[in-house]
Amino acid sequence: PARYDAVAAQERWQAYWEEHQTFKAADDGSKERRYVLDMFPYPSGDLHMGHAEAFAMGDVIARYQRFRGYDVLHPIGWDSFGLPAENAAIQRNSHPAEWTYANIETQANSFKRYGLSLDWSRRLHTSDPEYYKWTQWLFLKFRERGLAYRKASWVNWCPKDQTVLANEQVIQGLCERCGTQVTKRELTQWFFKVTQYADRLLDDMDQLEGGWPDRVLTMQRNWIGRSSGAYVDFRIEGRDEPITVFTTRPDTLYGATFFVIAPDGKLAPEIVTDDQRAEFEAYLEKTKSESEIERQSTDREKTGVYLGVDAINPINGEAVPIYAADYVLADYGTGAVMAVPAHDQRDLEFAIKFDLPVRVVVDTGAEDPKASGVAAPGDGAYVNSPALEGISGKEAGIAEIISALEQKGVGRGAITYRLRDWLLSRQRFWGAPIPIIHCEKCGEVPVPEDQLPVELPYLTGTDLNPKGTSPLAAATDWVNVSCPQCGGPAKRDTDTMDTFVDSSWYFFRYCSPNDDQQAFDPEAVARWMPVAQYVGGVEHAILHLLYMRFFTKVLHDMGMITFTEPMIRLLNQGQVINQGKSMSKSLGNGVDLGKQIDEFGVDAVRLTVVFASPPEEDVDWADVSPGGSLRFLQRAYRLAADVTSEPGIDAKTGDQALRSIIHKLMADITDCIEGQRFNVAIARIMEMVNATRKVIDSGAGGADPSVREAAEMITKTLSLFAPYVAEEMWEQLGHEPSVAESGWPEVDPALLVTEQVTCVVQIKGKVRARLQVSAEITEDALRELALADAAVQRSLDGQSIAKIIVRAPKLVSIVPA
Ligand code: ANZ
Ligand code: ZN
Repeated sequence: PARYDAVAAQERWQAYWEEHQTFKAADDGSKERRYVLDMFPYPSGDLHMGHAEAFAMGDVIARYQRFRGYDVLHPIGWDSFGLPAENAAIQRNSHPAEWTYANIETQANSFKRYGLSLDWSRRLHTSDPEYYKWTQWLFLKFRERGLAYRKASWVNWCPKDQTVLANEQVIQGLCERCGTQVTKRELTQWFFKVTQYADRLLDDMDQLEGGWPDRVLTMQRNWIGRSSGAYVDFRIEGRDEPITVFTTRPDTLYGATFFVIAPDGKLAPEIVTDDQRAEFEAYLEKTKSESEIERQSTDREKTGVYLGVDAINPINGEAVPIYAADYVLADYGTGAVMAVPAHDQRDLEFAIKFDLPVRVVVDTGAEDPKASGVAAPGDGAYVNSPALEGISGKEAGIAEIISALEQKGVGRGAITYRLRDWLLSRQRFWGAPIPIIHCEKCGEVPVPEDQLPVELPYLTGTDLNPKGTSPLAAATDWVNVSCPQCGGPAKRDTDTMDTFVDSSWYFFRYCSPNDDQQAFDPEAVARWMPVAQYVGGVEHAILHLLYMRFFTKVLHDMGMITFTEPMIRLLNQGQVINQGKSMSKSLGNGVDLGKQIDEFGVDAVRLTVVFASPPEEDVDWADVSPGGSLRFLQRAYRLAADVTSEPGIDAKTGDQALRSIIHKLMADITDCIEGQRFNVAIARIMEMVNATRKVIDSGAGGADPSVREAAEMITKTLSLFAPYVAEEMWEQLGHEPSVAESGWPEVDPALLVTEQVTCVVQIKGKVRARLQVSAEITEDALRELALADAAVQRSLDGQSIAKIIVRAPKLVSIVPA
């Protein structure tokens, strides 16, 4: 056919790939293995433009690695537990599984139509009992290692979803899922002890340098928030135990002129005097309604309440007043700070507001903080600090004061973290039940392994309404069991696990997805992992991407794997936006993927999303042209159709000028793919098409052997981005399918050498200079070169130029005015 028929090609090749299992990982050791993974989707509705972009990028990499001779594992599955399914079930009075698995089917069909080179034989769904059995098993293993535990604590609570949220799921004080203002509640909850791995999560980032985007590493570093300093113990009037503060600047201890504790911590209500209690309690109420973000905001007016007691500075015995103020957080450090207003901005603002003394203890050369309103956090000579006399430099000062405190037994060096343990229990239905039984006699009893999975009971519609406790609690038949240890009456734990638990280990499961004896086969994992390339959105920078690293380290410590980082390289694709804004219903700027595909075909859409910008940058749909992409694909297709020579013909007998251009472009394309500059690679393929078309139209026609060579390179490289048209072209070129199995084109190094030619520069018709230039020099470059030549300048002798004719690469002719 003269034209490429997208719909026919899609149907034909989709069936072909499926029938021939073209993209199934062989896993037979015949080739070196490569694991290329896209973050698996939530089954909420059909695929959207965001999926279209991310999966197109992942597929470029998977197809390229296959071309390079690797046995590629490129699996797919669904992260299929979670709130959206449950909310849909409540609305429709149905079971969450109905909505979930229907959406999965829709997405699976769309993925197949989208032409992704996925290994469908390894498909998994985290909501299948065959999968969550092992999620539960892992939970029990973590618990055995002391890494899963229960404690009562103030937790983030979403009043709309009626469930707790991990810190990571609270975005600027709002619920990550529904945008409702998050409040606090005290509940007994399950936690994973991520904090035990804080140092390793930080230190192992060395392995990710260069392979992961810097911004993700920075975000994780900040989230973990390691900070070193000291604990210092302050005695409190009328109290036996001291209060410990955490400070990064123990060397400013002599400058502590007051003391601040979190209003919502345990301590404040214990030490406040009766006189001050009413005022304190009113302040506490106010504080409870504030988000952590608000409290930490720097441009906020400082507030607080005097608690009526003093603290004693251990270094000099000085008594300083104790305040409760909301800028001190209850769950960071110790929830108490020694306030050093001269050298800490928040403390200074508080001191000015409450008219407290400001004492400079480090001479930084800055203006007097009390007068300027600006604290001096810098370095300098210590003043008013007897124990630090003669010491210079912050590091030496800190070390000196720590040793003085340690000697007196009133302080010690310390490291703190911003990272909190991972709150994993959810009071919702559609998740993996926590496999614990609570017995009055025996306490927490793990469900015996041979009784896993603990399957969800069958609940639908209004049974699932959020009530503050898990809907599972109402399923009494399910809840009441006999204790596995003593046989007495006992109850199942009614919480389910955060879905981030499910997604923290799915990439291991893909290595042996049907194993019913273990979570994964360590040998299969050893064969495939770590993942060579992971692709997904940056919105997961501190959630999924941190949790899965934590899981990997624990599995390492359990002896199940030998590596400590699961993903060597990470690509964060940008977003697809429209008219400069994220697509949303309210803005009415949504672009429907299905409609785009119906109109332009899969290949044109895939080519468009990848061509629009570098992978990490956003694609604005208002600036792109899928119609233009389709026209290009038609051009490429016609080119393959115009080739008349037989396959296997020796290109060396053909047009060497074309070959030189094509091989150079080909070398560049390889570099671009390796460097993940996919958009540039596409531009180079377009240049290949243009150069080849010129030769065909110049009379040589499609018979020239170099034209075939070019068309084959175009077809192969294009197949990374537009797989359907490439299969059609491959067939037009007389080859057996599939182009995906044909191997990456080789570049002839001899053709990369640029030929040098002599360029003559004439002035008023007389030859004044001869230049050695590249045969491919552009007119602009040649003009510049000629005018800069010393001999040319001499003969021009300052005359201005009336006319200059440039015929690259051989002639420049100048006519002076
Ligand atoms: C005295 C001091 C003097 C401080 C000075 C800083 C500068 P990072 O670096 O983020 O770890 N702090 C300690 N616990 C706090 C809490 N629960 N809420 C709010 N602030 C708290 O911050 C550590 C510093 O933040 C600590 O060092 C403490 O103030 C304050 F010139 O102590 B500093
Ligand atoms: Zn018992």
